[in-house]
Amino acid sequence: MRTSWDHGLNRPTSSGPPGVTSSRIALATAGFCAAGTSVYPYGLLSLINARAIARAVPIVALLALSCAALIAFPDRPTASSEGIQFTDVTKKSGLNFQQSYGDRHLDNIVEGSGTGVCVFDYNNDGFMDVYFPNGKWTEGLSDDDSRDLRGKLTNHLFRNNGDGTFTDVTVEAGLGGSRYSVGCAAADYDNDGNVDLLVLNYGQNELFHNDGNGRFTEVSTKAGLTGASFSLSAVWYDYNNDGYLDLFIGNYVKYDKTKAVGFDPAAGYPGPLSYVGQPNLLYRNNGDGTFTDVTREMGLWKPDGRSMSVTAADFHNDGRLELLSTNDAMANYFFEMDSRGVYQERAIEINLAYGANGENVALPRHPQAGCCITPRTGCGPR
Ligand SMILES: [Ca+2]
Ligand SMILES: [Ca+2]
Ligand SMILES: [Ca+2]
Ligand SMILES: [Ca+2]
Repeated sequence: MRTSWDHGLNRPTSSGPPGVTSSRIALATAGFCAAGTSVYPYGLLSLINARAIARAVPIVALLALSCAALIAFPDRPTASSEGIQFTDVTKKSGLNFQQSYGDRHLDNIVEGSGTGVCVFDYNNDGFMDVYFPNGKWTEGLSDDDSRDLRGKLTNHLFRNNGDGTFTDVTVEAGLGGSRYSVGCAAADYDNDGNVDLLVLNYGQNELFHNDGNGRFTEVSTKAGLTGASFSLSAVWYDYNNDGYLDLFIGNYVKYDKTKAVGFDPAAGYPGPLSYVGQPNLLYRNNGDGTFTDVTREMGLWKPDGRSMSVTAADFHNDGRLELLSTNDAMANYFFEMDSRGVYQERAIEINLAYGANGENVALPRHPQAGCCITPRTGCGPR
């Protein structure tokens, strides 16, 4: 599913089930699979408020289990799609994670961004394990009357026991995370044979190095992956073919809590065009555990982007990977590398910038205020 925004009402629209409105990313690196969901205050709000903490989105676990099942049992005989049925084994599996947005009131775009999931083999036993990022009560983001949730929510790693069940090993692995987490991307960035994990946060992201003994060490500052952002998606790939995976991070918006105060509940909380966008960032892997921001020199600098997902794929079958950034309520970006080794943005030229009907999603007319919505200012003059 893909979420778009009803600009007039400043709220999301989707063809998906009520309350769970988008699947944000399907990211493929070796041994990795991810999916994300977003929740919005329509249909699900009463459920969330009634059940409060962490009882809103069991579908996240189902998504992960589906993904894990596909990878964990590769020898299962294949069959035609006709007649294939799925059985919900979430409860029996022990994957009892329930996603939270860290608050009792879903009332801003950060809380409504949902979370993703990573499926990867962290302990090299041949069975795919499952990692769930999670929201956490956060100063300046979450509501004061939910302050009692502070410190009570973490991300979760589930070890695959190889018999259809999972065990929560978050604490012993050191993967609880310290910030409001919305996504993750797993890859062996230092080529030591152990898959490492990048956790995408509201605030500085966290890079967890897999120490190979069941534990991870957080190394983001040492690695040079610093700076506060709101990253929803990331892809590991080797843009310069030096054998080390580089990192392209999709950043969303710069959240401003003053814009979320006093919004009209009937119209929903302020949407993506109410905030300044954030640029995606490309980091070159230096091969020594550190990374260098090469966004500008590689032609990828787009400060107004509102990326919900980034993907690297060989769209042209020319042996080189192009980059796609799907942006919320504005034109998407498609980057391909030219003969000089620098990316050029070509989304409009190849018809990937806008929706299927060619509609201008970047500058919609606002039917209520009688003005145009602009990417930088929100509701601006005609
Ligand atoms: Ca809230
Ligand atoms: Ca495993
Ligand atoms: Ca590694
Ligand atoms: Ca590289």
